[in-house]
Amino acid sequence: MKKYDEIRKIEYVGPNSKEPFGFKYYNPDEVILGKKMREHLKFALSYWHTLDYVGVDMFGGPTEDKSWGEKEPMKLYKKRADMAFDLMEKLSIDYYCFHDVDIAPKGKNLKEFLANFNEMVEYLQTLQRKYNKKLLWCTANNFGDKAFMAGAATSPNADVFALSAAKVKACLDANIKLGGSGYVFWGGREGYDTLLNTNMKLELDNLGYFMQMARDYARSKGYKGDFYIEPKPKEPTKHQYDFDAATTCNFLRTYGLLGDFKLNIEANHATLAGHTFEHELRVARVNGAFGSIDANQGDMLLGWDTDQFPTNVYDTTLSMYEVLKEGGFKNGGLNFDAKTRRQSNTLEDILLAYIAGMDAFALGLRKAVKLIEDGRIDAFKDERYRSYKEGIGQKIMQKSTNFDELSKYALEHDEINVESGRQEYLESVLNSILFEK
Ligand code: XLS
Ligand code: NI
Ligand code: NI
Repeated sequence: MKKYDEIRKIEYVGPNSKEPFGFKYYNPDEVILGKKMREHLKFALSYWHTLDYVGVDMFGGPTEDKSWGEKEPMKLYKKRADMAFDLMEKLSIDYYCFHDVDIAPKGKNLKEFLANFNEMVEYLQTLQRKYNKKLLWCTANNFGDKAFMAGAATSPNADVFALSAAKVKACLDANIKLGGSGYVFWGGREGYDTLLNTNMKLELDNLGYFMQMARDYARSKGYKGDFYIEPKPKEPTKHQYDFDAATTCNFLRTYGLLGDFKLNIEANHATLAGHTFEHELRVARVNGAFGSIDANQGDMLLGWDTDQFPTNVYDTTLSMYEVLKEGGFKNGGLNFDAKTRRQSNTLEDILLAYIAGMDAFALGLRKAVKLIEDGRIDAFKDERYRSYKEGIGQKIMQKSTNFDELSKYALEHDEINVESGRQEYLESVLNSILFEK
C-alpha cells in the first residue's frame, strides 16, 4: 500500500475499482437532484479524533504518534493544524469542527490558555483562506479538566459556572471570527450519578440560563448561525440531562431556546439511548429542530460510545433519506465524530477510515435518492393514512370535530378493518434497492 506522503489527492475511481485510496461512491462535484454531492453531504473533519487522539484506551497507552517530531507546544499545535488542512485537502473535505482544547495548548492557567487559543484561531483563519475551507462548528471542552468533575453549567460550584462561561465566550468569539455556522453544546458532564448529592431543578435552571446567555451574547455580536445541543443518554454521567432528541426538545421548549437552538444528532448516541439513528433524526425534524449530524456508528455488542467510522449502509441510507426529506442541511453538515480503531494506527488508516465513512454516506445518499424515486415506500405510507383524507378523518386533520361527534361516528361504524402494516414486504423493497445490480 502507498504511504501517506505518496498520496496527493483521493480521486473518485468508481464502484468497480479496487484502489484503496480512491472513492468508490463519493464524487464531490457530481450533481444529484440539482446539487453537488459535496453540498448534499457537507462532510467535516473532527479535529479531536483525527489530530489529537493517539489510540489510548482504559487499558493501554498510545499506539500512534501524532507529534510529527515537535516538542514545543505551540509548534506542535501548528503542525497539527497544518496536518488537519492537508488531510481535508487530500480528502476533498470542505469543513472541520473542533473543541477549544483540541487546537491549542493549555498553558498554566485560563489566561495563558486563552492567549494560546486566540493565537491558534488566527493561525486557523490563515489556513482556512489558503485552502478555502470552512468551520462547520466549534465547542468548548467543559468536561475534561478536574474543575468540571461535577459538571460545567450544572456544577454545584458557581466559580465553575463562571469559568464555563469564560470558555464558551472565547469559543463564540472564535466561531464568529472563523465564520462558523454552528456552535455545539454537547452535555459533557451536565448530568448526575446520584440524586443523593444532586439538586436537579437548580442544575437544569442554571443550564437553561447559561444557554440563554450564550445565545444573547453571540447574537449581540452579530452571530447568525445555529446553536446545537447534542443529545447523549449516558457517559460520562449515569443520567445525562440531554438524554435523547425528545428530552432535549422538551428542555429547549421549557427554556425558550427552540428556534435559535437545534439538535446535533450523533448516530452512536442514538443507539446508546435505545433508539435508531433515523428515529432521532425524525424526532428532531418533527420538532423543527433538525440541525446537524455527528456521523459515526457504535458497536451493538458494546455499551459505550465507540465512535467508529460509519460503514453500515442501511443506516446511512435511512439517515440520508431523513436529510433529503428535510430539504438538506442548512447550517449543519456531516461531522465525522469518529476515530480509527486502536489497531488501525497509521496515518494511512486515517485516510482509509475517512474514505470508508465518506463512501458509506455517499452510497447512502445515492440509495436514499433511489428509495424516493422508486416511490413504493412513500406511496405505501401515504396510502396507509388515507382514512384521514376524507370524512371523519379529514375533520380530525382539520381539528374540527369533538368527542360527541366521534362517539356517534364510532357507534355507527363498529366494523373496523385496520389493514396490514406490511413490514416484511417494505423491508424487502428496501433490500431490493440497496442491493440492486
Ligand atoms: C462525545 C461527543 C463529543 C461532541 C463534542 O460523546 O460526541 O465528541 O460531539 O463535544
Ligand atoms: Ni459527538
Ligand atoms: Ni459521542
